[in-house]
Parts: sequence; C-alpha cells; structure tokens
Amino acid sequence: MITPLKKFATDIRIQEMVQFKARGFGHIGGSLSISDCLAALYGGIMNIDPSNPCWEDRDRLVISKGHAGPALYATLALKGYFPLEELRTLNQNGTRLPSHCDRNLTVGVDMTTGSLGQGASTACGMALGLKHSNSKARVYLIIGDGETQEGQVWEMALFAAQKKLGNFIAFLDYNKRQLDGYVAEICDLDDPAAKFDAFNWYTVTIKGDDPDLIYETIEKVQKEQGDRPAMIVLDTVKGSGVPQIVDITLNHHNTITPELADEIIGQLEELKKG
Ligand SMILES: Cc1ncc(C[n+]2csc(CCOP(=O)(O)OP(=O)(O)O)c2C)c(N)n1
Repeated sequence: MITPLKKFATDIRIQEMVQFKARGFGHIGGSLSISDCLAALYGGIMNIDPSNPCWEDRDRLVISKGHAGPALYATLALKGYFPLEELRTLNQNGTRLPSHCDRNLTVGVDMTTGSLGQGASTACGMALGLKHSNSKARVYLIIGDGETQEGQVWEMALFAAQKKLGNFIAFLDYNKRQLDGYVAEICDLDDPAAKFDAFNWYTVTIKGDDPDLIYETIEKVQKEQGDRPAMIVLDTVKGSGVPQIVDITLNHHNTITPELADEIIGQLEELKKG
C-alpha cells in the first residue's frame, strides 16, 4: 500500500509534468528531486492555512533554488492555494506562475528566489525576524548542491549559528548534478553535513526520496536542535521518481514532448495504485 505522503509526492510529480507538458520545457530534474521533501513539509509538518496565505504566524518556506518553482506550484495548487488548471499557464505571458518563484505573483510563495544563494540569506533573515518577534513560526529552506558553491550560503551558515536560530531548518537537495555537470567534478561538496556541523549546525543526512522518512526526521530534528539551526542533507537523484529523466545526464533544463509527458504521467498514475 502506498502511504498518503508517497501518494502526495506522486501527485506533486504528476502536476509538475502537467506544467512541463503545457510549456514544452522547464527545470525538470531539480523540480522532481525536491518533490518528496515538499510532500513532507506540506503534508503535515508546516503550520499553514491555505485559506489565509498571509497569516502572520504561518511557517515559511523559501526555495532558494528558485528554478524549482514548478515543484512548489504543483504543491500549492494541490493544497488549494489556487486552481489546478492554472498550472497549465507555467511561464507563459501574463502568468502568475513564472519559471522562478516570485512572492509578488504567486499566492502561497513566501520568498522571491532565483539568484542562487540569496534565498539562503533571506530565509535566515526571516527566521531572525520571527525569533525577535517571539513568534512560534518556523522557517524552512531548500538549497541546491550547485547553489551551495556560492559563498553567500556559507556567510548565512555562520550567521544563523551565531544568532542561535533554533526556528530554522534547511534542506540540501544533494542530487549530485548542477546546471552543466557533476558537482563533484565542478566544485565538490564532499560531506556537506560535516561542513555544516563544523559551523555549529545540527546536521543529519538521510535518503531524500522517502517523504515518510523526511517527515519523521523533521519531527526528530525539531525536538533535538535546541537553539541551533538545522541542516537536513537529502541524498537525492536529479530527476528522482522518473527514470526517463534520471537517464538524461544533463537534465537541468530540458524540452519535453507531450508524448513523453503523457507516458510519465501514466507511469505515475500507476504508481499511486500501489
Ligand atoms: C547567482 C546565480 N548564478 C548562476 C545562476 C544560473 N543557474 C541557475 S540554476 C544553476 C545550477 C544550480 O544547481 P543546483 O543548485 O545543484 O540545482 P539543482 O541541480 O538542484 O536543480 C545555475 C548555475 C543563478 N540562477 N544564480
């Protein structure tokens, strides 16, 4: 039997493919690889109210690898922030769903991102602001592994530990590939958890393709992180959940035919039957 969170993650992937089919291209690999994390966050971890997206005490999510907007849009639409039909407007003229996340355009998006590294800093600033306001809200952040080559990420890492941001949980989508090749060959991260540990973060590395495991891990981290920011390194695959996309070595930004999109959607629908 497929668990409710795995079903949610599969639905997120299906709605990503609906968007890519409609536009004919997009950031497919890096959207798929965060689908399980989004399923865990929006499947019960985050304290949110889709009918009140600007609720002051809501938990926030910043997807700093902003090119993975389609993964967030799929999730938000499934949660009822806006109609599913709107997903077919991805990256078209006049859309509210641009290629990269934009908080001024899309209901439910907490931060505008796309310039790699910046979302890490803005998320950290949000967490600091909420801490100063004595809010119980938490801030979640997703960064890419290629993105983590940005110096700005490490400035944030220093600052968040110094400010004792125990309301801050980051995820590193360690899918080993960046725009134009393998992270290990371009500028290796080696063991990123060890590095964040050295920056005084609570760190853990887990398999990133199991939303139930991600869910349990977040609950454990929340109990144990104390006043440290936390880094959950997700061991993922770029294109996760869709073998046809995983098999494309450079699967950062690709065209997709309607036929392939339909084939993938069919496969994912089968998966949901358990
Ligand atoms: C500051 C900055 N430099 C370059 C880019 C262009 N760019 C967009 S995505 C990307 C690769 C990101 O790789 P990674 O963080 O591993 O993302 P993922 O593979 O998870 O999609 C690059 C270089 C950018 N958006 N921002």
